Amino acid sequence: MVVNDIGRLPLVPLPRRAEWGSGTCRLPVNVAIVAEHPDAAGVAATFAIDLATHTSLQPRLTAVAGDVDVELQLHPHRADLGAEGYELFTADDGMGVVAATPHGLWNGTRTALQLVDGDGTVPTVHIVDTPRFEWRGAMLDVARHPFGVDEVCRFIDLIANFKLNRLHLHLSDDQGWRLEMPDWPALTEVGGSSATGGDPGGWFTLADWARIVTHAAARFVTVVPEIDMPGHTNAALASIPALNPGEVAPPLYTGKEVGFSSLRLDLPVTRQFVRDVVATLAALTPGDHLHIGGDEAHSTEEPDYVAFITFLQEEVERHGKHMVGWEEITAASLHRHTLVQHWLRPATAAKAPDACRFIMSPARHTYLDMVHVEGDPLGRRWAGAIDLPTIHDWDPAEQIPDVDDRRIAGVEAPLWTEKVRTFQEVQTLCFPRLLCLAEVGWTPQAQRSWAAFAPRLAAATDRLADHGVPVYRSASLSAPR
Ligand code: TNX
Repeated sequence: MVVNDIGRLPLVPLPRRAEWGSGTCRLPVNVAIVAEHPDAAGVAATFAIDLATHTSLQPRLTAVAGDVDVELQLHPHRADLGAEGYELFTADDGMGVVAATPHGLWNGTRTALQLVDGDGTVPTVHIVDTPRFEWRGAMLDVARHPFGVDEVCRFIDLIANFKLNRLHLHLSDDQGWRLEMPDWPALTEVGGSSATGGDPGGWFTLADWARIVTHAAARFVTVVPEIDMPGHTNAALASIPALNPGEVAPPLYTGKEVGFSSLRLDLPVTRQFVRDVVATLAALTPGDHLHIGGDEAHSTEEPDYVAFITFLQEEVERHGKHMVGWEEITAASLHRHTLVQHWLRPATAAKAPDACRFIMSPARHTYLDMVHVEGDPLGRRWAGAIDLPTIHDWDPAEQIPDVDDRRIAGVEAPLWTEKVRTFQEVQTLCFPRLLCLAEVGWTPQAQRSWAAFAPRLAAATDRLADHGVPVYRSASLSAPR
């Protein structure tokens, strides 16, 4: 097989190994998608819909191979492909994707979608691909400003196409509580009733939540819910007087400050409240992880903070889940399965026990609420301007001294929404920057360079724009190639 210039095709993220032939395969309009294994049926069905959306093809699903078609094969014995890897090949008579798991097949179909052009022509390729990190996430802050179920589902569709596999939802903060808690209805009825700047509130009912989790699962995205404690809790304190000293609730908060609120373990109701919240979250979450926040608890005394995190960790583990918290949680003694999310101070994150692993979200490289470039009207500035090369050109293994890939679960880019009011703005801040993050999380460091990435990113960004995504076009997108 001739090895051509891999960079010409709009693949994001770049596969680990790919050979390009000189030929092409033309899929027929009524291309058959063949999935013999019942566990591959869901991936096949979604792929058929996506192909119909992205091309002029009208695919049909079948369990029997025909002449020219796309075959999805589950081979559980292919341990070399791991939990998410796949092998993809195209030849004259069609395309095949092989994986050991449905998630691997899903990833293969995401690559296939990027290879097929509008009339169903695919280059001849042979790809063997596995990810660098298992955790490749985006975070959406729905607490400072709420977003609807349809918007969150659309967001999931967009990130999943680039093989991102975690959606971290920041569900509570000083300005709002956004998930129904059956034992404590005031949390949403009061705490969910407004947003930053006095904007309209909103929250997810249990039925809304089930829709989000199901939509995500069908795209191999695990939802990671975050209830931020013990700081960032004014919405809860305003909703439930008994969580405050003297049972006097503060007013709802609509400003942008952080660090002034705190739950208190010394009040009789607090432990029961935390137990109920963690139990509800655990019951609503198919994934292994619950995020408890833990950041910027500037109004919590250090011993109280440590006791709070310790109590939270016990509660999370008691429900068979593992805790995730922002790096400040290293003040407490952490369980080996607890994940530490690094965002600001490497020295704080580095206090984690050797057995713990990290999610890397360094603000200066991954914060999507920052401006793309100086002078932008949309975005904040405290962590600097984050242009496309800034979110692409960093190595997660060089963030915390002595922390290499073995201790890194993965990477995540957060979008905080104090100043983000519409889903249009969400997309403009996220795209195409999240494609850079997808490359950081998937592609081996040795294979990454801005020069090689830029043309693929430009092509992928054009495709997003063609599908109506309001992408941001920074000057670096059209930099010399
Ligand atoms: C810091 S990052 C925060 C958030 C803010 C964000 C604004 C982190 C753990 N805490 O509460 O929304 O900065 O950029």
